[in-house]
Amino acid sequence: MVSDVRRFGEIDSTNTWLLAEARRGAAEGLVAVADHQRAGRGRLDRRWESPPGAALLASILLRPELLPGALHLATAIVALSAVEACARTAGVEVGIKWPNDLVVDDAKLAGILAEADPSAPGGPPGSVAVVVGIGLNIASPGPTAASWQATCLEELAAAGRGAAVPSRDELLSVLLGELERRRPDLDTEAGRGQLAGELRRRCVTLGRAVRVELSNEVLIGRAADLTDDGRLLVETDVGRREVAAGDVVHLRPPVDA
Ligand code: BT5
Repeated sequence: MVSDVRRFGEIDSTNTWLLAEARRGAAEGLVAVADHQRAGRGRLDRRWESPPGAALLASILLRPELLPGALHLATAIVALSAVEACARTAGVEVGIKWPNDLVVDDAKLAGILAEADPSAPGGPPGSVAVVVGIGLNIASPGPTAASWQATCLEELAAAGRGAAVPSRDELLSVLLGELERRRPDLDTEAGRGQLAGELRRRCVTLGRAVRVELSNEVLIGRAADLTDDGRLLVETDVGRREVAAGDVVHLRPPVDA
């Protein structure tokens, strides 16, 4: 995957722009980066808010040959690359809160939004266009940060949790390098197994008591494991459930905290 990075001072949403490009047949590796988004999006019509220049705001177009049930691995590959970028540029140890948050302790450092369009033309046969966007806080996202339980690399460095505060470009360049290194893993069963293993090791949700909010029900239980295609297995009072998408609340601190 060779990256082709397009930079914007201001845009509505890097995901929205890149989805439109994907529908025009853009190639895998097209990347949109913005200083500011007027309408940054989270999942389920939620908003992603960042003051100008405060966060790395980037979206990447992938065209993997994945079955619909395994598309979560496209989020995972970007999440793992971002975790590595934070470790290498900021010296910060970051965990992955299933399905799409990067957290330090339980505070949200970054969110990921993956959007697939199976009808977008242009990829190899059997492939699907997936736009994976990440917002990663470098400076504070603003006064509402506390209500979101958000954190940023500046705050972590000030608290002695990081060695440095990288620029957005430094973070992006390491993230894209890591993504390029991992990208072939999406294409083989062995590679996908390796990604799933790495995801399990980094996933701070596992072992926790959780509340999982699905579109039509709420599950309470223990996050037991991830499947090899990245779904969450929750042990509830009435048995094990496999969850493909949902909002997770960690109910209690980890046992070793
Ligand atoms: C996410 O959604 O966390 C996915 C966020 C993806 C943002 C990137 S930025 C580049 C690309 N272009 C886009 O338009 N989007 C992607 P979700 O899990 O639904 O979380 C959204 C919730 O996070 C909001 O409802 C707030 O509670 C909280 N939030 C909003 N801005 C935040 C911030 N800067 N830091 C931490 N939390 C935030």
